Amino acid sequence: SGNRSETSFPTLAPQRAMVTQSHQALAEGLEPARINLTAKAQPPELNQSHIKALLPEEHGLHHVLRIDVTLSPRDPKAPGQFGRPVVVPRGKEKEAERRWKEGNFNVYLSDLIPVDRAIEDTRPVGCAEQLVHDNLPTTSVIMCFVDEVWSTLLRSVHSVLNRSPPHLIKEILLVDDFSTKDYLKGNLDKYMSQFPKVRILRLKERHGLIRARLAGAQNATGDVLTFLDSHVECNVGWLEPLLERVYLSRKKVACPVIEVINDKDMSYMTVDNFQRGIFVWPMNFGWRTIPPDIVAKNRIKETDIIRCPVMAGGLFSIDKNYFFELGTYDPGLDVWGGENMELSFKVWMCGGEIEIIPCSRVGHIFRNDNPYSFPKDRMKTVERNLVRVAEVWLDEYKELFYGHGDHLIDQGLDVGNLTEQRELRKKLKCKSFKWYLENVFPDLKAPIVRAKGVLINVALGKCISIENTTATLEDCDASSKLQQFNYTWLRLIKHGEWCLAPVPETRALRLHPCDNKNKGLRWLHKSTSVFQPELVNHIVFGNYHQLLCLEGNVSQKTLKVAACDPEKQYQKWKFEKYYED
Ligand code: LR7
Ligand code: MN
Repeated sequence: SGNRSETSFPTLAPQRAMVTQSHQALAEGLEPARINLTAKAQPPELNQSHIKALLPEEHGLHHVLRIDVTLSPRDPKAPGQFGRPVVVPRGKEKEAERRWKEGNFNVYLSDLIPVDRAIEDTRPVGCAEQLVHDNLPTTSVIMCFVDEVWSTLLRSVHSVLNRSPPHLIKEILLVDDFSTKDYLKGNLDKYMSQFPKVRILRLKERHGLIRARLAGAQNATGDVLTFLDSHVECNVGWLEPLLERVYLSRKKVACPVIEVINDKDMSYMTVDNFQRGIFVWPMNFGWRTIPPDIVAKNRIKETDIIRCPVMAGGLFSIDKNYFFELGTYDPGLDVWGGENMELSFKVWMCGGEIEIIPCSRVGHIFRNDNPYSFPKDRMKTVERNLVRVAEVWLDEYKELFYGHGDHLIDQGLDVGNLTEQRELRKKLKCKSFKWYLENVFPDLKAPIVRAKGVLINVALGKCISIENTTATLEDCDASSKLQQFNYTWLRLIKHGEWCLAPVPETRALRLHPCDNKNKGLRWLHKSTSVFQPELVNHIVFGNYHQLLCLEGNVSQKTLKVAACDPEKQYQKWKFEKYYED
């Protein structure tokens, strides 16, 4: 079985575009810079008290009708049949290699495989026997694409047509996001004209996938919207359990288990069970397996529905009216990325639920890079989208997003107007992000500051204390209010509402009014570091050209900033408590 762990999952932002700039780290760290896409998901940490966040409340199912459409292939001997791996024929290796970039997967093999191939029924035992209502709502399947590979697009459409009960499919809406390829014009129209349920919507300019989906939603006539990527294969019985959930509660957003269509050999691979969609700071999507002991203790079955803090983004069913009640996606999001976070937070915080339905399975080609162009820089685009999400939904926790990587994300970034989004949140009376953390994602580490308590000089054993607005060194007293500091994700050293910073002329330390955007108040401090071990426990102030470190002077009980020196013990400091790993 394919192991879809957090590290082996290629299509996601966190697993690629590795910008390991960390070597130049310390100094540059004080400047705004790109989002760090290298952050690894934290190890699973889910205890018994968190279980409420995992499993939905039982709904009495009034089983009525079992629907199941299986497919026996026209040509059982064709390549890739039953989802088996395919090998590039001898002599064709060069051609296959050349065509890879058309889709960033093995396009040559995709073209060899029948557009309506059979795949193995990978559903857990028990799914085939499950019953669903006989009056499920209809759905519009919306597939947006830009320059999608011909055979993959066709296979996606055929898999929906062949493996869905016809009466549940109101239409398949193909939204062409201003593709440049000729075959996606006349040829596609002609091919799809044999299927009355397939409609093609052509956008007059590049919308990006988020606004393309909105165009699809506005044109949809079904009760439920089912979004899919344009390089998928829906498995047997994929649709009914999704619609069943939406039918049971219109505020449920139902996602299939996303399986893997191998980009190299086009085989259809199943994935590990019991995975949730999660994110790690700074808002990188990932998967996290429910630990086996939790599964065992709670007798969680393979067919049990799993609640997810966030969805992967591409594949889900949502009640159409509910989607519009929620204000759809933020239409200010550009091209690609972040919309899965936005919709997930919005759904949970505004009264809905996001679930993975193990009996619904859809394969997806995971690619190492987008095969289409971005109108603007890819990383900048994603970063801008995430800033919009953070500013609208994260409340005081947005500092964790801005400050989590090696570099601070630029808070001054022009992300456009957010008034409407904030108004919407108010209008819908959505809950706080704190509520979301406590009730939906209790295993996310989200300490509001990086470190706190007294600030001890390692060599002198003395602590910083505030007298009027001046900082001095005194005997440590953890109970003294004068000695309490917070080190924030935005790299401020806060004493109450005030911030510690050097006076430019004297280089002595004083309290200043805090300002999250003022770079002149930021300090870099690490209790551990792979990259700058020599400056661990130093408190660094300054820019690339001039690094200054906080230094204590015992005889005079004073503090100042001075040129950093890894050897100087008087420059080493420790907070009473650290929340970072
Ligand atoms: O400008 C664009 N216009 C488009 O119409 C860019 C893309 N698209 C289409 C594209 O052709 C494709 O069909 O939008 C769809 C998604 O784009 P992909 O396949 O390049 O995205 P992805 O699979 O790499 O990324 C995942 O995250 C995205 C974040 O914005 C979207 O939510 C994708 O739908 C999502 N894919 C999945 O959730 C599938 C499983 C991946 C995982 C985990
Ligand atoms: Mn995709």
